Amino acid sequence: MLATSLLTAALLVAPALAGSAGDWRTRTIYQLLTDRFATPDGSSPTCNTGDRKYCGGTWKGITTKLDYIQGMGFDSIWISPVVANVEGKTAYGEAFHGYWTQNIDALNPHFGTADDLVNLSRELHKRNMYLMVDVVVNHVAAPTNPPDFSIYTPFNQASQFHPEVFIQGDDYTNNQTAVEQGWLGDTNLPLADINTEDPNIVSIYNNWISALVKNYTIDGIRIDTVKHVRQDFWPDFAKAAGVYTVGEVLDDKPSYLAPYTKVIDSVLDYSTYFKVFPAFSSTSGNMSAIADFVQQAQGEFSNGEFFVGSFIENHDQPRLQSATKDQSLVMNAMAWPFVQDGIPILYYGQEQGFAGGNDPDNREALWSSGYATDKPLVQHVKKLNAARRAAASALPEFYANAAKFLVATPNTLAVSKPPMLALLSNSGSGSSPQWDVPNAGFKANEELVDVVGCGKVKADGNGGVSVKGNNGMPQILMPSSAAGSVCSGSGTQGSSASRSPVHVFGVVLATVVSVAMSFL
Ligand code: ABC
Ligand code: CA
Repeated sequence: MLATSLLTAALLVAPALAGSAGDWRTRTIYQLLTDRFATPDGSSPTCNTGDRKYCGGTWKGITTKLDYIQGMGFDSIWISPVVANVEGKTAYGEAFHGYWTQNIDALNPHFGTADDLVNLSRELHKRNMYLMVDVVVNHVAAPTNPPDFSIYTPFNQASQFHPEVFIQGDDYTNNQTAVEQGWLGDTNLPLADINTEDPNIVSIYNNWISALVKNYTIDGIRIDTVKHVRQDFWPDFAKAAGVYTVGEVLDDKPSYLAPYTKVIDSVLDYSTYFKVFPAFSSTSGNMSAIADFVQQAQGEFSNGEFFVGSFIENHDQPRLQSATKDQSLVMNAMAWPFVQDGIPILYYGQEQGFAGGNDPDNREALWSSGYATDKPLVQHVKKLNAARRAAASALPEFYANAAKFLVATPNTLAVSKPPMLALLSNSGSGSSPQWDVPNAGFKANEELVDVVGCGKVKADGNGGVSVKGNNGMPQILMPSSAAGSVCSGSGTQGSSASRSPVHVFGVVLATVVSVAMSFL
């Protein structure tokens, strides 16, 4: 009796592992392309990005390499779309990236079986890691023009699509209806635009996302082509998903992105990206533009910048090292997502120094790197993850306090997000940037540590700092008392600071259940 009621109580209060936006706020995401991350047997087949062919990465492969991801301090992954895509060679190669849907009710067999995906999800959750899946609802891909609609499931009739009119360059700035109802792609490979105005289609999609999230215990979704579907489609879809939703709205203006933050949890921070990338691509980039745009987004987005996905590389944009090989610029740029308000996202391969340019060159096979963990950028990422966790563990309000720009010049930024003060620069290797931050908010004469270089700095009598950088490197200052073990060389992987309430709950639940079982 006691056993049954304890067990019932435990099950009743058991939270779904599903992550709300609030649950994701404390996390950091490793974005990978399923086909390019890891093979199931650990082999390293040749993968010429220019061929645009499947190279052999799978969900099983990802499962075997979770230590690599977690070892850098990430507690979440974002994987490629999982549904079945058009097969064979199209005008732009094979559908290895997963964005060319054919059947939303089947999985992409190149990536594995349903069991493999369930198993990936389970293994992630065992490690208290989250799974984010990419989803596409705007279109299907057509290997022929005009498309043969009979090949799609469940949308197999021409009437379920908008008429074939391609979105034109000007439409993006002055015809939102065309952006929403016109077609992406081109006559070589049309992306047939689904009629998301039709209530039957809306309900098919809402049921579909709800089932997908449940079947694979997905914790969050990245939504493709959000600006290509009417805004009022999204709230019900997001509700049906029931987990954190972050949308791709590919535009460089905060004011264009802002309305979308009211219909889904948040957006990928493209407006900031378009300032961050050029700011760190050369020593003549303009860093103060970052401050302008971030402040605008902090004011206009529905939750400020708090739930955005912050990135400097992804599968659609050239990698940073295709623009600059200066490692101090690269390290400054990589620091940015970890010192701002949103959720940091690292695109796989940046840590290995990959330098591919535009799609498809930016989609290298990670196995070519040997997953080395002794590389400087891997170590840098590890530090950045550790720094963020240490900051939050010293001051829980860290995630909720909006970042402030205390210095913003073309070549220097001082970003305050207590207890962290990030000093960034784009003056390049060999330079000695200078940051003078009179009111940095530290205690008078407080001892600070730069968690990147692990040097010590002392705040002045007013809690300000005046720092000269070394070799163009960024510094992330924190009171020594807050820096924890970041500079002790032990790393922070699996530190108690990174345990979420869900994990702690899981342990408590397991204990309650085992106590209950012992009564049976
Ligand atoms: C394939 C080939 C490419 C070839 C292309 C024509 O066809 O691989 O080499 O150049 C998938 C695949 C791609 C594939 C495409 C098309 O399908 O991954 O490899 O390209 O078949 C999402 C995904 C993306 C995915 C799709 C389609 C959508 O992240 O990986 O691509 O499912 C538009 C969409 C955006 C979409 C992107 C690819 O296209 O809005 O959702 N991404 C302007 C427009 C944007 C537009 C962008 C690129 O151009 O405003 O809407 O994105 O066409 C800023 C401005 C922006 C401007 C940018 C370039 O500059 O503010 O407005 O963006 O300053
Ligand atoms: Ca559309």
